[in-house]
Amino acid sequence: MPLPRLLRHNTLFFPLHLLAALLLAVATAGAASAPPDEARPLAADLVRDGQPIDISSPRYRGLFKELRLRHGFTEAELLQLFSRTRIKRRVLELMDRQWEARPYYEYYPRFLTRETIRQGQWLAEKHRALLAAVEERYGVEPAYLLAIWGIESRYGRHKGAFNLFDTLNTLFDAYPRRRSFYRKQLVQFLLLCRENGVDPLSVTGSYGGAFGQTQFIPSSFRAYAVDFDGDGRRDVWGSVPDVLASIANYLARFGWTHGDPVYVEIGDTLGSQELVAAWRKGRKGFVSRAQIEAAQEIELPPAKGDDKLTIVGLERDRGGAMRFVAGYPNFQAITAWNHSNRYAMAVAELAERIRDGEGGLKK
Ligand SMILES: [Ca+2]
Repeated sequence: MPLPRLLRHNTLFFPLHLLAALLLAVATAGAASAPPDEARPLAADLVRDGQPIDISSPRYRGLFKELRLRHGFTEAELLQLFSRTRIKRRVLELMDRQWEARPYYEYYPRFLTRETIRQGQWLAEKHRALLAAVEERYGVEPAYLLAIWGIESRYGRHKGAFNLFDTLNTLFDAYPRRRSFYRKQLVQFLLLCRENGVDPLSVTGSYGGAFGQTQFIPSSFRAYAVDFDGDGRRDVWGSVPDVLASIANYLARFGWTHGDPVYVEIGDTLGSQELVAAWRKGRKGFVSRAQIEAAQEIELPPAKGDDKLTIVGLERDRGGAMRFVAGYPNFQAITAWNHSNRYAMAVAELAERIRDGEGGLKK
């Protein structure tokens, strides 16, 4: 029977599968609420869960070659590491539904809860001396370190349940949009595991490839994690001093200035085309403090670098009402950590609640 033979043929399996995904996508694209780019097949539709990676593919041969020649891994080590790696379909599904894509009124309540605020205030007291030492060394106010710690991992309680090696391979092998990024993360991850005596197959993390209490991705860990408790290891899994100092080091390296504003409210509408253009450009659209003052008819506090402020628009409600803030260089340092303005705003607002709440950190 010719048909079953054709179906089993490897070179035909993939196109048929792709066709099925396309047909499914076309069928669902007619829904009134679906934005146009949902017509493309999602990465998750093109794989089977648990499908092994193909280490004989050009993609993996190229990766192995780099790991051998530039980083000194042996072929035997690589085969041992990669031979049981599987594609995790769930990782791909979650990548296409990221929280940061939600409007702010849906996004922030997930992080600004009574519990995260209270827990942050309690930890501010508990780690008062440590936070003061970190602030002294890196020049970052404690409330912001606590807020990032709280949002990233609920202060260390949620470090991610996905096997990180499978996750990074899934994103490298089956998520074309970010392939080169995750190729780099995979290499960085193997290096950091070797440097820190960590078994690569034992680490868990998020579906985006972030791990530990800081939820660093591998390249950020290698560039910015620090050893603050002095044991010679950069331990973002178990050491609170290393966790808080690593967050502070990151913000300091991206231009945090102690005592400067993070953001300032500038109104519900924008008063000039320049501001609208800057808002549309996002985290790379800059205007000066004077431009904002003129357009909004308000006065803003000065700060180091206040000729490079961003315009952040936050969705207030389903009806389309907006709230705009000026993002100072300290706000931009938080967006270096996570490029989403919504993320940075949630960090800033949680930090304020932790700092100003009753029994909390007073400044
Ligand atoms: Ca350490």
